[in-house]
Amino acid sequence: MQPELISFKELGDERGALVALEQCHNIPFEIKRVYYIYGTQENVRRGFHAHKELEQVAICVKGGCSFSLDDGKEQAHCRLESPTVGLYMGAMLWHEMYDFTDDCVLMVLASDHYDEADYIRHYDTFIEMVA
Ligand code: T46
Repeated sequence: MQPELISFKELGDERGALVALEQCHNIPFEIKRVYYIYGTQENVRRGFHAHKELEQVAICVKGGCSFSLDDGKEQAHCRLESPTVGLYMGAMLWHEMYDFTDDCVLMVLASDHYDEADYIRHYDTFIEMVA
């Protein structure tokens, strides 16, 4: 499998850069929630789950971090370190994040409100569900 990366157009001028994110245009779903992760401590890994239905796009708006992805058959890795690149994560994709830079701000756009019932937090359960 290949990570599904989305390139965003940089609308820069002499004052600096600007990126616009629009639901159902360069973000392939209706955005119902935005959250961001920052201040992640050294050597911390986060994630360790898949979502049953949620779709998300993750963007490192500052700094960088790496993703490990697993669809139950294949694994992939990628590093986000540009505010002009997003990682699309559809449903049923096990993901982990690691190697955060000190200054990393990871912004995530999500297709639905927070719902703990949408999380699959045990890898064995995830593998049974995708089999
Ligand atoms: C994901 C990856 C990329 C909320 O109350 N509302 C929210 O919208 C979110 C995202 C989290 N929370 C609470 C739940 C936990 O008590 O915040 C706490 C930390 O969440 P979690 O341990 O799930 O964080 P990560 O970094 O492991 O995962 C997060 C998202 O939860 C998840 O959907 O795909 O980032």
